[in-house]
Amino acid sequence: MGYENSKEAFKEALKFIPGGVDSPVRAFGSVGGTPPFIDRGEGAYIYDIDGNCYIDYVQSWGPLIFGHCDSDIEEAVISTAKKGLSFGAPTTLETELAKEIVELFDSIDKVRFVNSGTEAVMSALRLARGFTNRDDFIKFTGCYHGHSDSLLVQAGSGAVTFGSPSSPGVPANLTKHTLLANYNDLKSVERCFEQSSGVACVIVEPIAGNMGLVPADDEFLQGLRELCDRYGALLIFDEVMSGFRASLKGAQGLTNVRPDIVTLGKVIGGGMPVGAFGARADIMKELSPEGPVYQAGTLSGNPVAMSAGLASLKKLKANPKIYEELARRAKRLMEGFEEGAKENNLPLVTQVRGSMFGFFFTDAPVKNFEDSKRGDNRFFKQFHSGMLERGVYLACSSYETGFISTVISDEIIEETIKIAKDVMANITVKE
Ligand code: KE4
Repeated sequence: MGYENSKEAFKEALKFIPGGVDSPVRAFGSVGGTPPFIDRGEGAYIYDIDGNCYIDYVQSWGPLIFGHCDSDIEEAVISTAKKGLSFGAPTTLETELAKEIVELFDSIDKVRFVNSGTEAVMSALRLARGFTNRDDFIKFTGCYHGHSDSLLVQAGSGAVTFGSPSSPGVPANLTKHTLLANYNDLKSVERCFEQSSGVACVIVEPIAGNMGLVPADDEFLQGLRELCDRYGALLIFDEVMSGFRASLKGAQGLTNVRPDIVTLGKVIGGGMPVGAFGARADIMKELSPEGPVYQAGTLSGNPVAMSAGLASLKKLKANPKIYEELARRAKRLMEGFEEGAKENNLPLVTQVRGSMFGFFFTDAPVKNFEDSKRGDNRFFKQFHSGMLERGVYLACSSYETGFISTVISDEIIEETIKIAKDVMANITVKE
């Protein structure tokens, strides 16, 4: 594959944009090389500005469950845009999308739309602090909840990829309220509760996707629920990634544990910038303009974005069996990767939840961030580059998750497995 145009474009971008990208993980920092600049997408594929074609397993980090240029979503966006892009006034589209979410998530009575997952989590944390009148909260090392100040402590995803899981520029006076526990380790959570003068909430990715794919044990989620009830704290499920990706009801569709607040994003925007947070009515009534907890946004509930999200959710609701199909394909892909690793004596552990998949070049189970960090990045780097060279676009960090979209067919999966086996055969330990 030639990347001349992307190399030029990257050079030019570096003159005007820090790292040449608008989100750090896109810079290919942990895998090296030039990030392909994308010209267009079509179904299961994306095409870069050198004309190279890739099977897309990133799908804009999760939103595009129907692949690129889905005709229903495209039609909804175009027809809505023709009526105006934004009004800063209520539209019925917001109510319609809110109703879809409330109907699917039994822990949500009301929902507020924002423009990103970061904004959803930042607002949910403020709401939890306002509702409980407490400042401390508990998060888990390796979980990523967007880049708002309080959450940038031992964060996963791009934060850890670029070696700044706890970012400069965030006052210690603020992060002293961010208590850290270990994922899938209830004892570490109990210690945080015992040490704190008052915990507002526990925020968790019920299926962690930002330290690689690491599902929470159900006993762990049950234990979080019990501890929150015992100490009067709220439980926040950050389902920005897992929402509508793990199942039609997100991770909550796979566990009986119910959170107090849910954050959503990605799929609910259908590829447009949308985040959301929702909770029981008694919690949401604390939110301005009904209550004192302030939160706002110029483009929140933007009609064009709402129409994309609505089209996505309607398609998903109309065909809930989609998730069994997506999970089957994800499982087949990971089985193929495992076959390839075995044939080439490479250590590999894989995970699947719904349409989400992850793999770690390690031979020990991955239950938390420490385990995830044991994955051999020398192998990951060679694997990622080899797959890219052969037209397979995987997440460019081992601290991310891969996704299956409805347009990634069995044939495409088998083609990917064949390529993966060839690439694995050329992975050498020496690098
Ligand atoms: P955004 O602000 O990027 O829309 O959402 C933040 C966020 C919150 N919560 C969870 C569980 C998330 O996974 C995310 C964002 N996910 C990353 C991918 N791991 C976004 C990709 C990026 O940072 O460019």
